[in-house]
Amino acid sequence: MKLIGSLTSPYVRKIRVMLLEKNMPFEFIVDSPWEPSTHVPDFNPLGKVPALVTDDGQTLFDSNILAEYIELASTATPQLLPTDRHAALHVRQLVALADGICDAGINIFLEGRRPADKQYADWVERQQGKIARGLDALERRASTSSWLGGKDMNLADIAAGCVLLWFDLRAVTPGDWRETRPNLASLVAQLAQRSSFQQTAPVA
Ligand SMILES: N[C@@H](CCC(=O)N[C@@H](CS)C(=O)NCC(=O)O)C(=O)O
Repeated sequence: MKLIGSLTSPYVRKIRVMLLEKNMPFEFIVDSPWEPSTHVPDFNPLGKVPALVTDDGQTLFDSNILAEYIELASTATPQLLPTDRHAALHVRQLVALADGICDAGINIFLEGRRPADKQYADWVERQQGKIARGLDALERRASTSSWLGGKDMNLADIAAGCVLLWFDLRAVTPGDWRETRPNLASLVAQLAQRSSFQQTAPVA
């Protein structure tokens, strides 16, 4: 299978980590959707990464659809999305929270690329509110068990790890997110030791 994505996207990293954790072979095709020469719209009409071309020729996009496909396509362990539908709902809710925090961070990052006189401070502040509340909710969750999604690492932990490490790269939050969130800090420190995270460290 072929994964299309950029070297810095936290959504792409989520899928790369997942495939590495499961030891599933894939070809990584580096393509930044922001480059004029990009081929990403050939794989995803929305022009976003990640996209995946499966061995039987299907083209899929959106990281959570890819995650779903990867779990369906293989029995490889570790299982990162529970088969039990109630447990899966709970994990998906946490993934949605991590992704929402990520969307807000990307909005701030993109706003920062606009000319200074065209940047909208109220919009940035609104995104900061989403990030602060979202991280506080994840911190509360992280204080209850060693992994966000339960006793074993799953997609919720990977999604949260990818966005928090992207914050370290892009510095879109005011101050250090770790200061008031010790449980998330230790979760990320634990994830950063894994080979899957080390192999996918973003290249800016
Ligand atoms: N919900 C999507 C979000 C993907 C996304 O926003 N990817 C960014 C890179 S981090 C992108 O490709 N942006 C290009 C664009 O918005 O045109 C997913 O989970 O895959």
